[in-house]
Amino acid sequence: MKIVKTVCHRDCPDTCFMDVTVDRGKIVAARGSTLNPVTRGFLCPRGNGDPQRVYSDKRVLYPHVQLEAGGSESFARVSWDVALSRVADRIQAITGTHGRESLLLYDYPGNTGFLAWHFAKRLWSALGATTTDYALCSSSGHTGIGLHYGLSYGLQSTDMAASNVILFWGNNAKVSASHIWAMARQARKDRGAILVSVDPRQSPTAEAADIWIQPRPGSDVALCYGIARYLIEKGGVDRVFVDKWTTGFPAYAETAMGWTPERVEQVCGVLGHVVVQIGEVLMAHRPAAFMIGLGLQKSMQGAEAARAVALLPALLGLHRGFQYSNSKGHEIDWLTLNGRRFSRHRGKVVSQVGIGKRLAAGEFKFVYVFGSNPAMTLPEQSAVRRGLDREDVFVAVHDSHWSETAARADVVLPAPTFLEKRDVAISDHHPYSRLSEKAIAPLGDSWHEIQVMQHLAKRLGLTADWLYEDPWAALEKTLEHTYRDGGVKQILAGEVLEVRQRPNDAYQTPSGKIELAATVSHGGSTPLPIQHPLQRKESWLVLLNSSVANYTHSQFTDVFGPIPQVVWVHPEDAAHRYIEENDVVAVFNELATVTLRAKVTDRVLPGTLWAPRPLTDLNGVPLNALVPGISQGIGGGPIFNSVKVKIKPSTSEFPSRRC
Ligand SMILES: Nc1nc2c(c(=O)[nH]1)N[C@H]1C(S)=C(S)[C@@H](COP(=O)(O)OP(=O)(O)OC[C@H]3O[C@@H](n4cnc5c(=O)[nH]c(N)nc54)[C@H](O)[C@@H]3O)O[C@H]1N2
Ligand SMILES: Nc1nc2c(c(=O)[nH]1)N[C@H]1C(S)=C(S)[C@@H](COP(=O)(O)OP(=O)(O)OC[C@H]3O[C@@H](n4cnc5c(=O)[nH]c(N)nc54)[C@H](O)[C@@H]3O)O[C@H]1N2
Ligand code: SF4
Ligand SMILES: [Mo]
Repeated sequence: MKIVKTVCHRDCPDTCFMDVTVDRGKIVAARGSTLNPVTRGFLCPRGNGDPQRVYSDKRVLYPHVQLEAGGSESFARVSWDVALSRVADRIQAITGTHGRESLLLYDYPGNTGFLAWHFAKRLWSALGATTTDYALCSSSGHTGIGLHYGLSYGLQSTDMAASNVILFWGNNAKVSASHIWAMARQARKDRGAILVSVDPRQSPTAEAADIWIQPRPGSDVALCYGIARYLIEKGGVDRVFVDKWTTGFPAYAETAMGWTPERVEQVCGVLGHVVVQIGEVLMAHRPAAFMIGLGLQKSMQGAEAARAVALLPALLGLHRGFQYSNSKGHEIDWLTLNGRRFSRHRGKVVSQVGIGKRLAAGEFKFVYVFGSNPAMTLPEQSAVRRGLDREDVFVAVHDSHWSETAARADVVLPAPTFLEKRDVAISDHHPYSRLSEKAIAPLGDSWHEIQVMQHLAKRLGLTADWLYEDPWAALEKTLEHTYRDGGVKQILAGEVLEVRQRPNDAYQTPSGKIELAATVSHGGSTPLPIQHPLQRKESWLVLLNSSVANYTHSQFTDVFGPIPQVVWVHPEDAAHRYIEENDVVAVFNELATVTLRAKVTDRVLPGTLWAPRPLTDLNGVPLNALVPGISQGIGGGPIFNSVKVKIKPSTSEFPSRRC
């Protein structure tokens, strides 16, 4: 029996230190390590469930090829030699006939490791394949906040824990970042910190907060201006700070003053006295920490909302008194790591959010997927799946598990999980970093991403040295300025290092200050955040959707069963439509119909629904079939939380209470 010290590599801001117990070559348990002062000795259900996921019957253990074209899901096991020659032959043939732009690399953070994810992209950089803009998750918030701050990094979690008011704004931290939530709770216990949630639905975080504010979806800009107006009127603005560190206050204040309590209430549904309450709390209990959720920015107005919230701490005299994701505060030489610095080819970049239509139109003849399950997680699923199923499109998937995308592939390549390889990953919100040690040997005949890419490179006759460079030597260069107290050598020696973050009082804007009225623009943005009209239409509802504790996106259904097939409906909306608790209902729009069980609850507002993401419904239809592939102007992000739908009792054959 031995304990292996590693780090969780899931797409999760916490990046926990994990200790894995290995008995005779088999993982028997995973526990949180106490060596990380932020992730402090506990794991979430997914971390605890990892041993089960490693040995699940959904593992891809050997290379497979699809026997019939067109997504028929009948596979035969083959050798690596056969699988790789198929892939390499297709790359060569398609590049010859259609050009390198018709090769698409579709990757995402199934494994957040520097080596398993980023270094493994070198092959595709060399080939000049098309990639996406990686805007599906956080890009709109980064861009929106960046308009005013330069880069979007902010508070470390340790700073947050020293705050006296902590606002979770469109952020369900209790579920999505459980270690941040644990620190906030500790601050409440130790010092009486007040926890606030701003969320149109009563999320687990809203339920556990001291104050819950419930704006209508997409109305956060109005709420921010309402709070700003209160602070301006009541002398809550730190004028010394604003004069020294910001520009644009007069224009900002003029707009904010237009947001009277009546106007805020009309747009947000938040009553005037609630705005007063929050204004009073912010003035009386300084400093505040604004925790800006990624959920907030995944809507039609998402980037506007994120930028509006990020400006509030500046009024209170705080340098970057918010936390969104601190990834832009790190110094990492990405271009070296992923090889783009060395390649002669630039590679076309296409919108990730809008890629469904391009796939369906057959724009790419070869698609290589790793670390992602686009046949579940992308919007516009019917187009995505149609595209992947096209006979003239060759799809290769490298995954540890039989994902819905793997089921549609021509060739499936087995990958070891993060517990079967050595790597380094760093957190979006805390500085602590250590080696992610390999706990066990790769299962079956699974190959590391780098091994696959180098074998393919060889078969394709590529000879550039940088494709075959020792990955750890490359990582050493890449992370040369990343750590405060060492580098890759110390990491390999087992030390815990701290990631350096740019200073919180440095602003990468044209003026070098926080620009309350931005002087740069992106995607048609105006200098000040704008509250666009909500365009509520009779009988249409807004479907919100976000993650639940047991799943990382589409992962862990093999451990915990299907993602709950439920939709929350307000009692008024349910009564109008003759829907009762647990009834089978159809949630539909012009794109699709999704069949779920109703949970009638006042945890959502009238006119709003909520469902766990990214579920598969009672008929096998993915939730994301309802989501249009529309991207936001600012940052190109998705609109998962602005989906317009209708709901009615289902006519399908599921037993419902009234049958
Ligand atoms: N368990 C678990 N944790 C995860 C993940 C996972 O899959 N599972 N994924 C990780 C990843 S990649 C991400 S991006 C993060 C996301 O995690 P968060 O940043 O917490 O974002 P979401 O969970 O998408 O949404 C948070 C809340 O925003 C609310 N919301 C929706 N629209 C609005 C709005 O217009 N205004 C306001 N104020 N609130 C709104 C939703 O109701 C929801 O409760 O979670 C990470 N953590
Ligand atoms: N409806 C709705 N959809 C959403 C969102 C939403 O809010 N609502 N949010 C979006 C967000 S924020 C995100 S980040 C995306 C996430 O989108 P995806 O990245 O597609 O999410 P996952 O389902 O976690 O897919 C990761 C895949 O990587 C595989 N994998 C895990 N480890 C490894 C490894 O070491 N090597 C290899 N090769 N593969 C591995 C897993 O088995 C899994 O199949 O989803 C988006 N989709
Ligand atoms: S998924 Fe996140 S919270 Fe859970 S163990 Fe991994 S890093 Fe920690
Ligand atoms: Mo994400």
